Amino acid sequence: MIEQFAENVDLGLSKSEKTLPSKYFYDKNGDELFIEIMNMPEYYLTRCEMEIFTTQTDELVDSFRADKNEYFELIELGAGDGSKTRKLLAALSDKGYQFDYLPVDISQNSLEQLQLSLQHHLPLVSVVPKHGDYFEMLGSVKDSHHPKIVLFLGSNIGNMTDTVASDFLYQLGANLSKNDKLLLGTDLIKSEDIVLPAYNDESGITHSFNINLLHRMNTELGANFDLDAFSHAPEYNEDEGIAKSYLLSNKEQSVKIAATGKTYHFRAGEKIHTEISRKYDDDVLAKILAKTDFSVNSKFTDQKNYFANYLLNR
Ligand code: AVI
Repeated sequence: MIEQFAENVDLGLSKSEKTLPSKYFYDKNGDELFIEIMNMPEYYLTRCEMEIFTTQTDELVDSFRADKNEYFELIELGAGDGSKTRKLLAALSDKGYQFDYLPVDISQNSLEQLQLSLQHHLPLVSVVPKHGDYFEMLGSVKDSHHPKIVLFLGSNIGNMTDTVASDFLYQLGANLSKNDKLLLGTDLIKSEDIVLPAYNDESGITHSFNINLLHRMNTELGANFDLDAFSHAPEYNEDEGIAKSYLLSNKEQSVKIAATGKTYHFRAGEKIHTEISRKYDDDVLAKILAKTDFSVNSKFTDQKNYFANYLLNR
């Protein structure tokens, strides 16, 4: 694990345009900061998706299955605390649908919390947590031959490049059967004055989230990053529809990383690219889906048209 972290870091920091993989944001501290991000006034994404789930619950759950009496599996990739999904679970359960809920997450701790909270709030819903990597888990449920609805929410797909997203959806489709469905949460392309503050909040939580990556490298890889010598510098280009996060070196400096055995040099103003947050529209999605087995069935948006949950048919 540490070896792979060190290898990825070395690869990214050795490039002429330095990068660090965003998956390393999410240690315990990063998970907590991300929960804070979701509650920030500037971070509209979570509220908008919640609005869709709250105001269009019936339409959403009824679009999942034609036959109420046919058992299905509801699989959520990256379930986290499951707070939004709880709305859907409650509606499915109230309407008498026959299903098991299979939350998949890399964090055992999140899964345990989620299971406890669902036992308390929705004791009638059968929860079968799956700990591990998305595809490993999908592989393990593939053999069940029951119809499946997969949830991939929160614009998590936005942290992938279009090529990676297309590949990911292709692989996901390969693990599903015809007539299975995918509910995909996407943040929609909109103007800079709305998107950029979501990644550059006044209270500095996103700054801490980005800098936490350097902190992790200090504690886990024996690096000596001076955390005050880097700034959080997000950008958004509306034409492209992509928000990008960078860590900017405030001065010329060198950093040693024990785990890679190397020293890395940073020019004053040099940027490390840490994350992309892709925003979607129907055309972007169509291009991404072109080489996959999915097609759009329906689209649910919030009132402001900031966020969309696309229901896709396999
Ligand atoms: C998890 N993901 C969808 C978030 C996003 O909006 O790209 C991660 C995030 N990064 C900074 N703020 C939130």
